[in-house]
Amino acid sequence: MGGVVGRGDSPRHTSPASKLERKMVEAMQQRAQKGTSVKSFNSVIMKFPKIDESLRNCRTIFQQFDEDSNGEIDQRELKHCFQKLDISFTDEEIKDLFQACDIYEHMGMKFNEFIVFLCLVYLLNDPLVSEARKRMGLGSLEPTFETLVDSFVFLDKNKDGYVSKNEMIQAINETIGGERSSGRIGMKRFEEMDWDKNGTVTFKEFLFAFTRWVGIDDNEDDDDEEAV
Ligand SMILES: [Ca+2]
Ligand SMILES: [Ca+2]
Ligand SMILES: [Ca+2]
Repeated sequence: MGGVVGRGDSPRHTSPASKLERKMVEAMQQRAQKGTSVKSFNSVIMKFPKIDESLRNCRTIFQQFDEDSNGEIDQRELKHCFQKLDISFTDEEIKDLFQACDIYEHMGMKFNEFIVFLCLVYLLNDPLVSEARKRMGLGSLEPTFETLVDSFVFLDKNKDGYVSKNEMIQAINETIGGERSSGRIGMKRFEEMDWDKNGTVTFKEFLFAFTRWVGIDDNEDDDDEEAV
């Protein structure tokens, strides 16, 4: 990581990146090597309804895991679910899985974190998680994760695993030749995505943004109540 500084595009690492973030950044850098099938920002927008539908299906999976319907999946519930699916994870392995997703601190994952969790499970090439992936019935979600990863890689022009504001503007200008209203929309989208307002968007922030855009985010962070 690091070393490639392009026109002030690089993220500021003021705090050490979380384990999840590092994994995501690495995964995105690896994917960037393979290239992307996405040709324009518009084509990403065209896929929104499909992504929407598929993330709604995630909601169903989430509800199955969330046995006490408190809006969070804790380690115990995850373990039950794996048992039902006949996946024999040890407590230790489940704890690792939670930690890999940075979820252990507050002991429960909300729906948007669950999306990140599923996507991470999808991206990680670990035999343990790839087994879980199959059993969890994620097959139908894979095209959606592919689309999301491809879209992110398309936006990340310098392939450093982050999307900067400049990269976002560049992507939008390429598509619509700098039409002003669309540019503004792009900037607004960027600001919505940049959850921690540090000027760069990680894949995790990108995923969180999608859960909000499709209107299925129910977590109570409520600084983004404005209509989309
Ligand atoms: Ca629960
Ligand atoms: Ca970048
Ligand atoms: Ca950010």
